Amino acid sequence: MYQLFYALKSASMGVRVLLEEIGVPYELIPTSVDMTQPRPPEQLAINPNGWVPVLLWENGAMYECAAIAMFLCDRHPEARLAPAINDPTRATYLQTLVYFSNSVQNAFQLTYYPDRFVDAPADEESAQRRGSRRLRETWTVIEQQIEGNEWVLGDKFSAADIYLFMLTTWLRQAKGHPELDAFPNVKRIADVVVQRPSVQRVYEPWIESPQY
Ligand SMILES: N[C@@H](CCC(=O)N[C@@H](CS)C(=O)NCC(=O)O)C(=O)O
Repeated sequence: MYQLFYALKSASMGVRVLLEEIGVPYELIPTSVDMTQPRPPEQLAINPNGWVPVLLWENGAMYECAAIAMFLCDRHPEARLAPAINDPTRATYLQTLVYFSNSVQNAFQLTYYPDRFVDAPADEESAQRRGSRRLRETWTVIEQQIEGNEWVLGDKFSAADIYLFMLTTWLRQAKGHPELDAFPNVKRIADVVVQRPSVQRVYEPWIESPQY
């Protein structure tokens, strides 16, 4: 039985989709991504940064979304969500998950949490503007990488497609982000991923109201 510290709109939703795809029992522990709200001490004990996702299992716990995705896919190979260790697409799978985490997500962070990147409140708008441009740059890298592919890794669906979909749900025009339409290859995959029963279940609030 897994436990997942969970908040809507957050990266914990992507991990929940993976758990649904794998088909294992799990329990959601509600928490918040609101900077004005306290985090449960049990969450902070595992992740002092205070962010989600945080995953617990019988004898362990971890944070960092990309690492959790790799961990779960390796632990449940029968779900076929990741290429095996010697598969030719394994390197691209690892590269893409880490790039999503450290480059695309980081660009989102500049726009959502600009105070973490600048000294003075007066500089926050500039950080947000740069974050939006960085989003365009990093999504363009992914757009070009997946050109001609059915899925992120070519002809095989994987956790990277779920991760890609999750990241697209964070794009907000009101924040100056680029539109998903600017990246047709990304959009094509996201439009198919959203049809999966696992995604329909987890993302119901977003599907009903994309600016939720
Ligand atoms: N590098 C972390 C970042 C996670 C992250 O930014 N989570 C956001 C929601 S998507 C969060 O919990 N924000 C609240 C906070 O940072 O306090 C990961 O990929 O797991």
